[in-house]
Amino acid sequence: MKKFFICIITLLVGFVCGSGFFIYKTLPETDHLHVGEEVYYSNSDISTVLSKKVTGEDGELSIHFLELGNKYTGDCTYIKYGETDILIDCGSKSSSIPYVENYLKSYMSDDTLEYVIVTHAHTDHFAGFATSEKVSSIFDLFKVETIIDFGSATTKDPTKGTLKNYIRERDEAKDRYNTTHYDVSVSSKKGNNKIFKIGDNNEVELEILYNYYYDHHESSSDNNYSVCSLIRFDGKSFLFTGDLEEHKSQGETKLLADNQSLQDIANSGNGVDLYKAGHHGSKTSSSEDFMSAMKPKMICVCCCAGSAEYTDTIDNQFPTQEFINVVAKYTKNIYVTTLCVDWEKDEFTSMNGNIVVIATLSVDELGLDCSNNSTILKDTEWFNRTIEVNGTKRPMRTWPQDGK
Ligand SMILES: [Ca+2]
Ligand SMILES: [Zn+2]
Repeated sequence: MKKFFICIITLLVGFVCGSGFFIYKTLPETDHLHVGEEVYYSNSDISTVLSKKVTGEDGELSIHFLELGNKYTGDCTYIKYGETDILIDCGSKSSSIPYVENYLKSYMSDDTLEYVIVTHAHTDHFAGFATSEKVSSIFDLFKVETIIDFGSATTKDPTKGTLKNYIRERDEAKDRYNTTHYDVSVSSKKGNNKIFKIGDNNEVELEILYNYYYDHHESSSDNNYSVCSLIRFDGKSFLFTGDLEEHKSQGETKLLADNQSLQDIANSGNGVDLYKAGHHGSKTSSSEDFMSAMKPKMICVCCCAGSAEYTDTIDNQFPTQEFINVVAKYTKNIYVTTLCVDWEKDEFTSMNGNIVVIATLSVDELGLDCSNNSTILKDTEWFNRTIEVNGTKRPMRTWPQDGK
């Protein structure tokens, strides 16, 4: 009788694992992925290899910067500690949702996102939430316990466009799951930052930083309303500033001045262990003063490198030369998710791919696992490629003399 049950259980486990593997293998390789009204032609070069090194056990914090299945700029950061799952943003388009869903489900065991942070009302950050009624948003696909989101937007009319979609999807989720909603424009108070504690012994801290632009200080750019956060674990720190800018707004200067935890990092001189490049490595963020205070030891850039999405000026395409000039003083450990092959032809491929940074309790070094390769930016073919600008041949990007 006992042998019979062992047999049945073995068969069941085999079937579940086998079908899970089948779904995982088939989903991202679909040629034409229909998502609502959008049709997306998937690029078979995009690697779908998932991290093998993440155990998801207690004592291990993993931070994942996701590829988004298209040539567009966008942020999506997934953070896992045990059964606690945090999602910061979900860009770049609603066509990215199946990629993000598939990736998250391969790591999550409970289909519950304990925390979702939506930094600001730009599609490259919130398209995955702000879907039309016909398309399942991230809020429809996962149970969400706490939503932390921007309270302010440049679009003053919340009855129109993507902001209307976002509010509808979010409010439906709140009703469905009885979700806690933390609107930074109402709840965030300078000098009294909310800290969410995670883990059996509160070993992970998710601090919602105070940003001057949260509570009714107007900006002409949604970027400056970005929800900014700092995660601390085992003496290490991880900084996420969305698309907050310094250019014109002094957003980074104000962020540093208004948050004791950032002041402490600056005063210690130790620097943050990981920094998600502000505004996709734009020249409008990651300012000299902010970086000299934060001294990042590793930087992940969420972008499609060298894409003409926003500008034809090569030096200003993400990650920009100005960004590299500043951050190179602090680290050479810079990683980028995706690479644009040909903007006009809709071609893109993985740069580092899905970037997974792993912090393990009592281990000083951070682990790194990328789905494509772990080549640092300055050693990539793209960075060193010879191009012609105004009749002069030069490399795509230059590593500054005073760089690491
Ligand atoms: Ca969970
Ligand atoms: Zn953005």
